[in-house]
Amino acid sequence: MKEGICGICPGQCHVALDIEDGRIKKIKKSEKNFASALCLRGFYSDDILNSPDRLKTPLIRTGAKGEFSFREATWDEAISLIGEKYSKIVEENGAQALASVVGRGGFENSTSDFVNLSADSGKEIGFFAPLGSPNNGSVSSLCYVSFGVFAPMINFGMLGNRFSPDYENAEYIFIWGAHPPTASPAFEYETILKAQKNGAKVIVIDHYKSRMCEVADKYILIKSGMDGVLIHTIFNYLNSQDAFDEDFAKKYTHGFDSYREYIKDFDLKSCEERTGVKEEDIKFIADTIVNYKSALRMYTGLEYTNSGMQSIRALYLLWFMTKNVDVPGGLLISPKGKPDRVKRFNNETYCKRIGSDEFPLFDKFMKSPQLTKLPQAVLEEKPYAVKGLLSIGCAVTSVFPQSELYEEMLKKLDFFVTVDRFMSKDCLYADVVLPATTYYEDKSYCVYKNKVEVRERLVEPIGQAKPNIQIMHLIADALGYGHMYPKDEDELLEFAFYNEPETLKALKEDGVYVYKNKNEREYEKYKLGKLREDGKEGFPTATGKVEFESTILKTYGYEPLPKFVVGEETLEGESGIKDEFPLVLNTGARIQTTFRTQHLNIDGLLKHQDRPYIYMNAEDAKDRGIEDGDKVLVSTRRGEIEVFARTTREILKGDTELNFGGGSPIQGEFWRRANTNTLTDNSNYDEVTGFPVFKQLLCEIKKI
Ligand SMILES: Nc1nc2c(c(=O)[nH]1)N[C@H]1C(S)=C(S)[C@@H](COP(=O)(O)OP(=O)(O)OC[C@H]3O[C@@H](n4cnc5c(=O)[nH]c(N)nc54)[C@H](O)[C@@H]3O)O[C@H]1N2
Ligand SMILES: Nc1nc2c(c(=O)[nH]1)N[C@H]1C(S)=C(S)[C@@H](COP(=O)(O)OP(=O)(O)OC[C@H]3O[C@@H](n4cnc5c(=O)[nH]c(N)nc54)[C@H](O)[C@@H]3O)O[C@H]1N2
Ligand code: SF4
Ligand SMILES: [Mo]
Repeated sequence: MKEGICGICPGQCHVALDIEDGRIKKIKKSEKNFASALCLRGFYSDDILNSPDRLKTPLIRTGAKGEFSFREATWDEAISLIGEKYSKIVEENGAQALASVVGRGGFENSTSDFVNLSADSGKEIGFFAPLGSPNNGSVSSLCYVSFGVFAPMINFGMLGNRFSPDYENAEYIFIWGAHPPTASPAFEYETILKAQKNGAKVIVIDHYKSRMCEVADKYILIKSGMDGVLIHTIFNYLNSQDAFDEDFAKKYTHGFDSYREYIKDFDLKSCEERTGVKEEDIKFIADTIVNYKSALRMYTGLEYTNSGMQSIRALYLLWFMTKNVDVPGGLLISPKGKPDRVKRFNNETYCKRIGSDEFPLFDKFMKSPQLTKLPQAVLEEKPYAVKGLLSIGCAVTSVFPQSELYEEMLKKLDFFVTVDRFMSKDCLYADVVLPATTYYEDKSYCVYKNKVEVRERLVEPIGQAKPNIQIMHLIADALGYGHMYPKDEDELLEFAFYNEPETLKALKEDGVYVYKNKNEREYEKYKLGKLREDGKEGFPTATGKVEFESTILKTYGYEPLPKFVVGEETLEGESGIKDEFPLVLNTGARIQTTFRTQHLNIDGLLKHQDRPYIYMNAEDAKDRGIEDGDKVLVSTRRGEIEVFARTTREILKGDTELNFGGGSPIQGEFWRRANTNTLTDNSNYDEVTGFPVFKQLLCEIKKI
């Protein structure tokens, strides 16, 4: 068997394979490499790579939008049509009328480097930026940045990618609203299991019994979206126990007293009622984090509520005040990251971004549009009209809230191009569809924590499929800026590592480069003046301290304290629909067989789970005459979908968990009918980040 890198997703796990005539005969975890993991989807690599549903040639629309009527075209023909149509839009409307969106299908290292999904590049970025359009966005409009950019920037003045749990040295590992078993890659999960073997205790705080809960030493179930209340209560409880170091608070935090004033009514009893977490468990979490070295892993489980960003802020602050930040076994802070790899051009744009009126802080932090406002721009021409869209590996009509709105939007566009591996639902509305490779079919590079590696092509491309990056080169070339993207695999490394001659040389000669670890790890760097540019003690925030009361939130007119926000459409809210929709709808916890909307057409994976489930409490099910496995209708005030019930005692009464990913026509029959985002609401979001509420809506479930 030969060593290689799995080509299905950006997890880039090392695997061992047997390949014959373009077929992967056998695949298993590599035993040689540190980065070895193999998830269920990777195991079905051959079925995905050689699926009959793969797009093989460029397609040009022949019929009406909404129909699958296309003809095959050559690359030349497709690209020149794209060049002509996008140029016409710019001529007639200005460059701001073009927008681009990158999804999870654009997260391969070189693609994301070239479109630069990261938030800290100073320049105007994104595919249409060279023409002058500021509207280049991504699924960052609804993934990661609430937890990874907003909360840590507001609290600490630093990006979240600098914070990482120190599993090896932790006495307790808290997994709070995250699910490492489905992280891609799953190396981290293995690290956690290893730490557990070595004596660390794993505590999970989740709203249902996930796979992570099954391996945990203890798991605590909470009502969806109520984490903020739990965190404030823990703070208040610890405060009443005089557990905080007052000198430390004075020296390193700003606004702690105002926050203490705010939380004084968060008592144990009302917390138990509101969150479903028992008093003894609230005290257990509080006592544990003050007394033991505690690592923290959180993520999307906390992002998608009206309170999402503020609750994440509060949790980071709790970790700081219990002295678990930048200490061994806690949440470590790494030194400032490396400079951008890919060369940036000085692109200029002259007009405000979509979503910047509604979400000015998103605009500031991300320098990209909050794309949940793209339908408004296309359909209502507010703040101006957008007429053309390029989608690179994004399933727009399935992954954004209130899918119908996005279908209307795609229908109305003058010109829409989507680049994908499969005929996604978006293709129904595309003028041109371009076929992309899996990473088995192209050569590029993979960046790991302290290492870069060349990723070799393992099979020839299927049909005429091309890697994203080459497709971007072709389109850019047709628009006059092809020189910004590498035209082929040979140019790719040169372009990407122009800034790092030593890395480039090593990659060309040995195929791998290991970054040298210059410094010994230092702890509590804020005490050493190692976090601020000016070398002073403290943090790179406006006050130089960790901000409970945020200067930047105040400047932008938001609530500066990390207060809990009661969403209108929640059990505590004012929507007035609780009688009709009495259950809390939570969508999208990761499952093994799909990656968001992907692979639900692959038979091997469908054998593991051929249908979408909604998990519900057994008593709620009984009240509705529903038994495990029954076909049910889930409805919200926006729409309804058919799924299957999983009744359990391992989710609190009144709560649900609905699988996400369905709705695309090539998928298995049960999945294709169930687009979860038919149920969600594009106008219900966290007001600071614009992140949609995916995890705390109201629904009803009926047996069909
Ligand atoms: N209700 C609800 N909605 C959600 C979520 C939720 O939990 N609940 N989760 C949100 C999150 S976290 C995210 S990140 C988004 C995900 O949103 P997307 O990134 O749009 O989701 P994917 O299903 O991964 O879609 C990626 C598309 O890219 C294609 N693709 C895969 N690999 C490649 C490639 O190499 N090149 C190209 N060109 N295409 C490729 C796939 O076939 C697929 O059509 O969804 C969000 N939406
Ligand atoms: N197999 C597979 N892997 C994936 C993906 C996939 O679709 N399939 N998606 C990828 C993407 S796009 C991303 S962004 C990452 C996300 O990575 P994670 O955020 O780690 O993944 P999730 O499974 O959504 O984990 C969130 C956990 O929070 C829990 N949770 C939900 N609501 C609440 C709540 O209100 N409070 C608390 N405390 N917990 C809650 C969920 O039940 C779930 O167990 O995963 C990536 N990996
Ligand atoms: S996480 Fe991604 S790269 Fe790793 S085995 Fe699974 S599909 Fe392949
Ligand atoms: Mo995501």
